[in-house]
Amino acid sequence: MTTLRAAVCVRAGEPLVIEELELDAPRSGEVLVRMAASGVCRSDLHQANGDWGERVPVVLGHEGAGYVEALGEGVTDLEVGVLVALNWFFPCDACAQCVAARPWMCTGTSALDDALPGGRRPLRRADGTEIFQMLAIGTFAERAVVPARAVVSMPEGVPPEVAALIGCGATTGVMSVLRAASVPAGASVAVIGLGGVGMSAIMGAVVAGASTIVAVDRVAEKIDRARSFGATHAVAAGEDAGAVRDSIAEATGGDGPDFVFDCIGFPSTAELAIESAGPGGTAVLVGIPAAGERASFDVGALIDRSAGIVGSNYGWSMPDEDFPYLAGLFLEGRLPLDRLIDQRIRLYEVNGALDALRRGEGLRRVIVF
Ligand code: PAD
Ligand code: ZN
Repeated sequence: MTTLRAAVCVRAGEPLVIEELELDAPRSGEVLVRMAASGVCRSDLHQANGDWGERVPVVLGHEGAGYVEALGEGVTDLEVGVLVALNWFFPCDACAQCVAARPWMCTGTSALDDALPGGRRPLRRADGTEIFQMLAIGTFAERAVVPARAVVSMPEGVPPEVAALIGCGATTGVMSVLRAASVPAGASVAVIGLGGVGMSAIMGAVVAGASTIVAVDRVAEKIDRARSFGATHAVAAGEDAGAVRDSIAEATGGDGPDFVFDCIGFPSTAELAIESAGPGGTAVLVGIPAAGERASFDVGALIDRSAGIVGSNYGWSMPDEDFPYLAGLFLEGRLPLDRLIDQRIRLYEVNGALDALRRGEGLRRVIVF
């Protein structure tokens, strides 16, 4: 057993509390990770707000990287001391989707229970209260015991902060373009919502060789930064959805883009994405609204345009392959993920980072341990 400090959501809607907790040694199929860095993603904010329900007490954080400190029984493909990025949707390897090599649709994982397989929770308070770990990894903690299938080794030379971003925002954004949408070279793309995920989608569109990349956000500073990542056109999102849609269409020569990515996830932005997609175009829904939210759209217009809608969990990524792939692109200078980082903070400053996301400020704040 080890003791550690972690940021715990005790009740949804309240600030996270830094608590001292006790952690089991890793058991069979588990790995002890000493956290090195954790990004603060809008999904953490959704959890802290209770947008997706309340399962507490829970250590939040799901965009992390750290060093392997101990291996449980039977874990033979890892070495102590290596830097790993954490996969927040560890696959069960047994369900039909896993067998078909579609781990982003795994139906057997316990990640969504915020627990390890079998509901196991290796983390507790001194009084014995068991603590959930967000998506089985809970990265707002100095250490975590996680499933071995949730860790992916990083190549030499990748900084822990960049590895952390590869754990969620970078992979979700880039692979939504490269896998979920399979954007071909020369296509036109629009990205709505330019946070850590949306800016990664812009970078992914550059990697894909998209000819036109339209950046859409409410905040002018985000649009300027999107240009520096390779966006070719900018549209300021305002109250008038029709005007925004027209501006997106104009930027792509009148008909609308081949691919539109909603990387914020309000019903209104999902509708904007669906109604902006051009003929034969695809709306890719990445941003996640509060549980149960619904969107509506003109069905006939969608049919007339033979357009489609795709949901993108984790960018349809295959973390075992895609984490090292993105790390390689970073090392080659083709994916400047370090430029997503606005600020390095300490664990006790995490509530300030959540507030900044509430206000729509900046891209990524990364906790360094
Ligand atoms: P973020 O808060 O860093 O960025 C959101 C951006 O959207 C900001 O730049 C805002 O200014 C902008 N924005 C807000 N309202 C509007 C609007 N009406 N029109 C246009 N732009 C707007 O968030 P993030 O990048 O960390 O996460 C974005 C979403 O993606 C969020 O819902 C998160 O939960 C979701 C997510 N999904 C997956 C997945 O697997 N699908 C993974 C990770 C995150
Ligand atoms: Zn995330």
